[in-house]
Amino acid sequence: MELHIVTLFPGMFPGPFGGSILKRAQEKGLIDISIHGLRQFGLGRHQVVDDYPFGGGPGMVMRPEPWFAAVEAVRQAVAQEGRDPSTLPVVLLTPQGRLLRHQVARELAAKPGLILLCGHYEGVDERVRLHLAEDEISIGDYVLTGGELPAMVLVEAVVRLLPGVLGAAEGAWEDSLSSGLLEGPQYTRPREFRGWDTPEILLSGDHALVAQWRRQQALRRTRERRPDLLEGVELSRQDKKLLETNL
Ligand code: 9D3
Repeated sequence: MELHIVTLFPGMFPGPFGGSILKRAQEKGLIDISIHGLRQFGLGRHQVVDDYPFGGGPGMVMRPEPWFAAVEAVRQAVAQEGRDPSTLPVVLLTPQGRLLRHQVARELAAKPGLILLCGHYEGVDERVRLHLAEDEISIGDYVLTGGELPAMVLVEAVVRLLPGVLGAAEGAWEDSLSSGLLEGPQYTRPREFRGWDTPEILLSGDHALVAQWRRQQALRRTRERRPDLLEGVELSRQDKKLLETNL
């Protein structure tokens, strides 16, 4: 998968992309990340990227030309290397976007690549949304200063879904975690710590019972903390019974 990131702050990326999972994915050739500084596409000798808002008001707005020029340069380079740039959706990271959820990450992971545009606190000229971006994504309802950290979050969420990125063991976990439920409690040694014991069932060696207990804990925790998630989950008759009974 090829990932292109257009940003005013290219210096933010090497750190997070130079560690752990993303580093390994790049080394294995599973992803190719390029960072494109927006400033180089700025206007005139001062490489201007923003301007006063029409209609007045405080602050500045990011002009459209640098964004279009940056995306066109990326597309040209992609075409030059014999790939089809129209297969790479342009995604704007913005607080007005649709919320990034596991399902959205899956959707994006199915693409051959992405061109991510990092919005900024100043706001971006509407023509960028209307005529350049095909998709707009937010990572949640809190105010950040720009789309850079959201782009990193999106990349991590997407890349770990690509075949070969996670080891087999981690991949198997993925199936159980993307059940749409919160995870239940986990314990490891010591069996008793400062007087706090491990639930007896986990030590019983009865694998079927352990599986039932875990499912019950996940269901209850989800109902307690994230009832909104239960809406999206099909509960079996067994699940409904588990929510009622005590194991
Ligand atoms: C109040 C009008 N705008 C500020 C002049 C709103 C605004 C625009 C852009 C507030 C913050 C930002 C910068 N944030 C992002 O670009 C962003 C973001 C976020 O702030 N939260 C969650 N997800 C995202 S994705 C991009």
